[in-house]
Amino acid sequence: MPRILDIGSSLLATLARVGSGISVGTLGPRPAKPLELYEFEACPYCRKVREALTILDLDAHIFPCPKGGRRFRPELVTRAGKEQFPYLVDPNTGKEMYESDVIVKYLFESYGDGRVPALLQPGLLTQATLTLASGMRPASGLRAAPSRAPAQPLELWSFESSPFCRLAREALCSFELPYLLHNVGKGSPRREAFVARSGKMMVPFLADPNAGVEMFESADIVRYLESHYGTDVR
Ligand SMILES: N[C@@H](CCC(=O)N[C@@H](CS)C(=O)NCC(=O)O)C(=O)O
Repeated sequence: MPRILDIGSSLLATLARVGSGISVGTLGPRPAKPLELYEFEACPYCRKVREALTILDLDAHIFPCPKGGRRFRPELVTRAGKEQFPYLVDPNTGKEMYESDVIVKYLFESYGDGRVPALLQPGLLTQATLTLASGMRPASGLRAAPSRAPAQPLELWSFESSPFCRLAREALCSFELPYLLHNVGKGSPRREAFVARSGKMMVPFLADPNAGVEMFESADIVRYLESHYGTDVR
């Protein structure tokens, strides 16, 4: 797809969700360890949870489970019994759960002020806008593509509703590349530390500890992931 269409459709997805997942909300206790999430980028229910992670300024180990995926889908079935996404694991409390509404409520009760924002509440408005957002790029971040598995997870600095971050996450998802997601939405108290590390406030920012590579720019990140991991070798 031409880049202008990539960015345009990714932006439309953000607009469909009226900007939910851009900014940080009221924060509660901070978890000692990152959360863990089995999900795939094109799934509207997974997006709901990823928006909550941005609003609550939470990091998460992401285990991408695109359709046809052979890395983390079987792992989830062994762990929890079925292929249904999203699935959240909180190593801080030992709690694990399916169902996006249950997950979102749990996250706001554990790491926010207990109040779920209107655009994440169960109901027609949330569901319709999430479906619309996913419909903007229905085939991206949906199916697994052949890839080489990294020895260590990658790291991505992002926030959910950035149209550019979405492009990077779609590639990570399609290639089933596990990564530590650092959410740095607008108003995040961790932006300062991110700038100190990366040099400027711009996302997406990818770090690949396997190759000692770090980069900004969604197009460069997608190209890097394709050339470095997009192969038939599993
Ligand atoms: N009520 C569930 C619905 C989750 C759901 O239907 N997820 C779809 C993906 S969008 C799924 O897991 N499909 C099975 C698959 O992808 O194999 C929730 O809100 O979490």
